[in-house]
Amino acid sequence: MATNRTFTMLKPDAVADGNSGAIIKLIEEAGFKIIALKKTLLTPELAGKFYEVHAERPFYGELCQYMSSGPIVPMILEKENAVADFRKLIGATDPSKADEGTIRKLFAKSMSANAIHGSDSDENAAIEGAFFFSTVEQF
Ligand code: 3AN
Repeated sequence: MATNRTFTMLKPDAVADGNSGAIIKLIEEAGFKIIALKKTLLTPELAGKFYEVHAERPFYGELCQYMSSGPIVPMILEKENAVADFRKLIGATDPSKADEGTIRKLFAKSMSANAIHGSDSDENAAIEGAFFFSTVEQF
């Protein structure tokens, strides 16, 4: 069942470059309401746990190292059709293939340093949101 919620995370490159505010502005202007938000740091072990589904992929080690290289900003967002609409707003994983006007087209540098994460299903949005936020933080 659609929850109208998705999970996102500003990645270390976006936070380090001072793009958090600009990206959050685009997210809010696109009609997403911020349900939960914080700035935090993943250890390599926690990054490995978050990206466990990619454990067999060749880029897994690089991804976990990258995602623990600096502060990140995880968020839970709400909007009708949140998961699909948010994937459209962020654009393709590979920034060179991302559509004009998408967050990755504007801010991503590479496949790893691609500015932002967006859940790919309602089920994963719930799992990923719960990874970072307790129930009381989701209001
Ligand atoms: P998305 O985040 O667009 O759903 P996925 O689920 O295919 O992309 O990949 C998860 C994360 O792994 C991506 N956000 C990206 O940072 C990283 N990634 C994917 N493919 C590569 C790759 N070929 N090299 C390095 N990192 C990658």
